[in-house]
Amino acid sequence: MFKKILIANRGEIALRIIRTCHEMGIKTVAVYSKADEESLHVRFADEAVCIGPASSTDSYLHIPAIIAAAEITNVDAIHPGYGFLSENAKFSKICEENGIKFIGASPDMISKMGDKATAIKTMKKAGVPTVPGTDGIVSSFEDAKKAAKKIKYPIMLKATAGGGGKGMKVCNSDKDLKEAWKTTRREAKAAFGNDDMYMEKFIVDPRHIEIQIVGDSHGNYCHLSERDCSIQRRHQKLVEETPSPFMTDKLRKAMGDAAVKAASAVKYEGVGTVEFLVDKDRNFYFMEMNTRLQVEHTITEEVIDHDLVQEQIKVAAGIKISGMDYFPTKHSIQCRINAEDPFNDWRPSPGKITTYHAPGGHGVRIDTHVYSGYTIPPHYDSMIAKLITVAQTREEAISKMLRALNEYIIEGVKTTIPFHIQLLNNEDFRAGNFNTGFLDDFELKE
Ligand code: MV4
Repeated sequence: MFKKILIANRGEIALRIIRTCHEMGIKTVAVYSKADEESLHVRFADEAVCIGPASSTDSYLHIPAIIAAAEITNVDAIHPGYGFLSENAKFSKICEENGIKFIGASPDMISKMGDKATAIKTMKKAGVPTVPGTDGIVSSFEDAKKAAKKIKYPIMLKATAGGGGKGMKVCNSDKDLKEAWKTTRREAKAAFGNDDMYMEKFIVDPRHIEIQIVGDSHGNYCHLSERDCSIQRRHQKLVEETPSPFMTDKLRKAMGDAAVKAASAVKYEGVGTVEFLVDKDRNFYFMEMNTRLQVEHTITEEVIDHDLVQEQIKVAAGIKISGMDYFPTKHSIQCRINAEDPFNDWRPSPGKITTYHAPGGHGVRIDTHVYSGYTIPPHYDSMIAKLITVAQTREEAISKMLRALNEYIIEGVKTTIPFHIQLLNNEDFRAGNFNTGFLDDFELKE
């Protein structure tokens, strides 16, 4: 087992990883930017190294500084958390070349799954259901038009390097396609430096349901059921839950089998997530595969009673997975608490937290790095806490969440707490009647 791990991240996830390391008897090294000197991950790690100024590019994304910190402190592994360098093939490779175990996917896996058209081609070949569309990239507008005729409008033009909702466009006609072929490619080139495009049938009002998977270095694969992440705003998830209120035993079996098939087809090692679009008739289609620990891994942990970071570390150390067969009996929900003002176009609201009081009680979990007197720096993601509840039923998990949200006191900055309270009181949400378009016409009351 590893003796010392460097955590190449900040905020709640850095703290989350440090906690598991310490429970496993593993020493920890935090890295931090000038803006994070007061952060709890710095305080709770065994050692801490300042890696640069506030800007992410010069600190949490600065590979030479992180590798230097790893060398100085003599760690045997690096955990990248989510975001930042977690799906950076170059970083994974540099760790490998320096004899440091990267607790995440191999450089090849990251590249293969990061290129969406390649990932879909790979999955289709493996027998995982995919959206009807082009077999890989389309190289000219003429070919795109021909493909659209075959797929039939509406279609979606997507950048193979796409992510976060950038570089994709719905087209209803050849005219739309002609326009999108120019603008969407330009957008992709600017955002990703790559304007390769592929096309899919447009699925109307899908749900976003993902399956958590784990693979080990001995060829064993398992899935840990689903998470419904349909409650999103501009491709930012706000609420996640498991099980999905839309799930049936039959669909879970089919999607779980497909996710395990996906993982074994690429010999996936570590924890990962297979994302699917699910239409109103419960047809499901592979969308993409995330080769990292996700923000919402917590709700899976709550219902399966396993620590996914521990699983990740064990698998990276070559240990076999075992006894992870799982049938859902409990329900868990996560609300992302962001320092944003939902009443003012969700504007970021960094600054000093003057009063902080966290809810507690049975079935309530909070993953956060903030405290009373903490100043949220303006340089990073606005998520400051994850509030998670677990109970026997969905109704109880929602009631518990509402109770916890009402107990949560964060003063000095605006947060998404009032949004969550209104959402959880919404009739359609409570009935499980929602899809990825839900927040487009959700009206917040002042
Ligand atoms: C789609 C789709 C409908 N049809 N693909 C959005 C992010 C990117 N990963 C893929 N996305 C979508 N792809 C086809 N063929 C609808 C979306 C989509 C979406 C997907 C998941 C969660 C939220 C979403 C919000 C808008 C659109």
